[in-house]
Amino acid sequence: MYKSIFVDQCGYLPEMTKRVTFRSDNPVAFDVITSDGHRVFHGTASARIENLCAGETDYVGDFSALTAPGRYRIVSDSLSESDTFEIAGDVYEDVFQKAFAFFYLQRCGCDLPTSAAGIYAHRACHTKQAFVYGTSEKLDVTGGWHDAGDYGRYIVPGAMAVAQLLYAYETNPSLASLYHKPGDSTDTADSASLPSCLEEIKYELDWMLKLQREDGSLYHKSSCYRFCSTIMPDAEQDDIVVSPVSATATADFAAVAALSIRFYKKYDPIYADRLADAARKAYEALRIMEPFQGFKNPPGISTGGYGDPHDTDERYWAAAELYKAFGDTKYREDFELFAKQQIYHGYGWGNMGTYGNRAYLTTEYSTDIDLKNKIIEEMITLAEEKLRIAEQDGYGTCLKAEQYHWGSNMVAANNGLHLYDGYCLTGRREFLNAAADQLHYLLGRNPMGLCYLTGCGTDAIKHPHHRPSIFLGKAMPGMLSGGPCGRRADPTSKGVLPEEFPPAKALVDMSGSYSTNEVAIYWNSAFVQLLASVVRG
Ligand code: G3I
Ligand code: 9MR
Ligand code: ZN
Repeated sequence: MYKSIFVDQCGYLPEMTKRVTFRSDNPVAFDVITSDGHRVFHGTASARIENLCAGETDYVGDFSALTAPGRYRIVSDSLSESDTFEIAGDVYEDVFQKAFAFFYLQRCGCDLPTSAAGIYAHRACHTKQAFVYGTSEKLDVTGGWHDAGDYGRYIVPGAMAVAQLLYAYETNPSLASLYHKPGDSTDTADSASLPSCLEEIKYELDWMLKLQREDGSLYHKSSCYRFCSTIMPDAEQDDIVVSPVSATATADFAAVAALSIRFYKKYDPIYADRLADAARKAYEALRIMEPFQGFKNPPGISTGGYGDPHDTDERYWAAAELYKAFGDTKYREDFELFAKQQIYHGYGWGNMGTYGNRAYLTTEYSTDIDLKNKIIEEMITLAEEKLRIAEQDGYGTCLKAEQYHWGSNMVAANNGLHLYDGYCLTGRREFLNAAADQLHYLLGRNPMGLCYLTGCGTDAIKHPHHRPSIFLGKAMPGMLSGGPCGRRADPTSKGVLPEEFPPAKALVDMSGSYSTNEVAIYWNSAFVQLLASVVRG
């Protein structure tokens, strides 16, 4: 039946603000009932909201006062009932485990045994030496995570994913330490050994290190020349090619290698030193690289481009992160020079400014206090802008109409992170609540009424654009769908949705729809970081 009451299908922590959306033209009174039909809460929804992004009228109810653990549904006279959801202190533990395990399941270059990967098991894939584009040189580039529904491995989105997973770990170590590699028992934790989370992240870092050239710069990516058909990863036997170096890849790598040092130092000082050398070397290479027009696939290669035309925010991040890691004045000078021109913001693969801001704000080395205050002020202003939009949206999301583009769910998660930053900088609860609303949006309180994370909630995405899932006929769990894409960019969604269609509903749960329903490591990482943040409170 057509849904008209929308909640977070994965549930709520008892202390969380809990909001529900009603798609209705008339005012709404509602009840929250237990699984056996007892009414435990009665409420009336707030004022009417004309929701232009979703092309509908909404009312919003608040049942935060209900804190007792249990399983519930929301009902209202003339509307169809909500999905069942739970209130409990541990509702997000399984969600976190699944979303993090996705990275393990995306591993390239090693056997994934059935005992760990279940039906997604496969033999080591993409193990051939790669051609360095345009030369006869060959290179070992095995390892890393497959980027998305395809099997390419790209430095720029990889760096973003690593940064976000590290931040998730740092923000909420107790949640992160519950993560265990699939197939491992949950109680192997021993404080001297590398936590499973960090072990997984290291798998990507190890691969990134292989893409660093002798001169310090980074090849942009390793992939086949073109996307393969719908086959398992170990069946893709085409030649692998390493694309030319880029400033964005070099800067992102320098930054993320520098960021990683402090996480690995305690467990593996030799590895931490290796990261430190690699970061410094990449930075020196970056310094003499010309500003460029963005990476473009060279003739013959047609896999993912990640052709961000602006490399200043990446250089900004690198400078800040190396300053925080090493304290050399040259890094500080570089960062401050950029930041005095413009303060950058963003958690996305094309806009990396916030990572730089976080590094500069938290460095132990000396800083320019005025600049620091200005960064803080701008971060709070950004959170305030997002809060204002969220407060006027029927689903509490701060996605503006034009932000429903390819990967809008990443934008939703990153918006939540900007709100969470506002909370950390001011202590204002409304920022935390709005950050949590971005999570709830992704997990079911959205105009599609779908849980956008596969294998979670009561009614999740079932047909993501993800080669192993399509090949095996079952969606791998724990993957965040790209989300509604107003300007559809794949034949499947173009064939299904009319030209004029509300952007917030432009998602097609069909495996062909890569512009609305693909998955990607850096969409999952945004989700993981948001989850770790709001659960910490
Ligand atoms: O940022 C602009 C915005 O200013 C503008 O208003 C809006 C209007 O449509 O577009 C925004 O740009 C979009 C951009 O993503 C934002 O990140 C582009 O339209 C959109 O085409 C672009 O899509 C990217 C897509 O590749 C196509 O290049 C996605 O971000 C990116 O996540 C996706 O990445 C692919 C890899 O290439 C290959 N592997 C799978 C992966 C996920 O689908
Ligand atoms: O599977 C590919 C996906 O990862 C990319 O995001 C998308 C856009 O670049 O392309 C997909 O591959 C399609 C290709 O572009 C055209 N032929 C069909 C491929 C699978 O649907
Ligand atoms: Zn592979």
